[in-house]
Amino acid sequence: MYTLYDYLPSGNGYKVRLVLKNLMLPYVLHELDITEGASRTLEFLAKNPNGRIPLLEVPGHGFLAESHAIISFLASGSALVPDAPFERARMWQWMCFEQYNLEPNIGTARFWLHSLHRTPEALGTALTEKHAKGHDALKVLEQGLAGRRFLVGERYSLADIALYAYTHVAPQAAMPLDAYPAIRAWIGRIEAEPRWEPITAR
Ligand SMILES: N[C@@H](CCC(=O)N[C@@H](CS)C(=O)NCC(=O)O)C(=O)O
Repeated sequence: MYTLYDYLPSGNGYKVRLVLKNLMLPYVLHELDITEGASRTLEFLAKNPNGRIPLLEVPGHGFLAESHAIISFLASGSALVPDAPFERARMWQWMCFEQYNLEPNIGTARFWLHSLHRTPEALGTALTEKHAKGHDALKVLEQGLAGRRFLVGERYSLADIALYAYTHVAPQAAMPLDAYPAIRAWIGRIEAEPRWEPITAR
């Protein structure tokens, strides 16, 4: 049985929980309050020297960090990963984009405002910069979704799960999604998937 070290509001953790649920894989959830430094204790650093969740313990193998490494391990050979090499590479294109352009901006702004309860006034230009870069990422995603049901090959894949995790909670980062109709329709389709569950579901 897998053990997932996680913090429920985390979008990175949510990607892993959505994949575990989609594939009906049983696991033990070990919750850590990262706002209180629970991923920085000596005990946790021995499991993941990078001091971050999500972290998956795989019996017989060890600990696996990084949300996209974890979900690609879990979903290997499943319908969530396209068989065709070009489509699989397209999936990774979106997942790399998420880690470099989307999560560091929307995810961080949301963490400051929603989890740490810091104010826009106190955050000042740091927040303004995250918002500007976050909207740049949302514009790219909006364009990628125009006329499509899902990001790759018209099928629900890891790319959708990875990009959805922080996009659907962008309003919690004070980034409303009103200007992005294709993104909003795509969010609706993902939330209609049979095994979808909300971010804080236990
Ligand atoms: N690239 C990593 C990012 C992991 C990450 O930033 N985790 C955050 C929560 S979303 C964390 O554990 N923060 C606690 C800390 O840095 O102390 C992934 O995709 O899993």
